[in-house]
Amino acid sequence: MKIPSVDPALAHRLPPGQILRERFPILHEGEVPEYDMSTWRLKLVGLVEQEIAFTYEELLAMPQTKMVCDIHCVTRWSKFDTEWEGVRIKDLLERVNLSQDAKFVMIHADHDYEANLPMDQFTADNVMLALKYDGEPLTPKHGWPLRLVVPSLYFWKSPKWITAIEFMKEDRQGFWETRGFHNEADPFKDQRFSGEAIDIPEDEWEHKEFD
Ligand SMILES: Nc1nc2c(c(=O)[nH]1)N[C@H]1C(S)=C(S)[C@@H](COP(=O)(O)O)O[C@H]1N2
Ligand SMILES: [Mo]
Repeated sequence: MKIPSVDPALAHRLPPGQILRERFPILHEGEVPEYDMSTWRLKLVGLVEQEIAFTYEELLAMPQTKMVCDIHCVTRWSKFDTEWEGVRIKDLLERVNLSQDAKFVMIHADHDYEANLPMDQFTADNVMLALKYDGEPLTPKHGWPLRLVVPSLYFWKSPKWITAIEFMKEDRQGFWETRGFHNEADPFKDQRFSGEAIDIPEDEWEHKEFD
């Protein structure tokens, strides 16, 4: 089998065990959801002084940041130089008063998808609520109207179709974390699984397709 080669100048950007892809794979559990945007809201709940809900228009009216980053899926594909635009978590959090006790977040998404993150990773400079990909509003399959993008972790920590952010005192595990995926998910540390390796062949994933 021919091993795909990576430009040696870019090799340091490819985490161990990953394969570089040109096309953008589409991966998720369940069907692509549909929304009535007149009732759609992003809710901030849990350890906040006052729970709050944002409309899509309100998110669009916040400062918008562009970001180019590499993404890495635990099923071993990576894609370089993806372009996102949206609201940095740092800017979003200007709008709420968090309790000192908020140390972790759970990202809630459709359909019943969840991913957990420690607060310091969630508030890193390069973490954003993405509204656009490649200069266009997100496509439904890639998470329209809103997804989280956490470039420094495996991409399962970047939920599509997000509906709520819950601030928590204690860590709790999300959809994949309770199914044996690593809680921390750093691709450069090869943190794929928490226990025994349960590597999932790429072709066994539901909804495997490409843009
Ligand atoms: N709501 C939701 N978000 C999700 C998932 C999912 O199943 N449901 N899968 C995750 C995984 S494992 C990956 S690799 C990325 C894939 O994003 P893409 O389809 O835009 O490439 O979405 C993540 N976000
Ligand atoms: Mo993934």
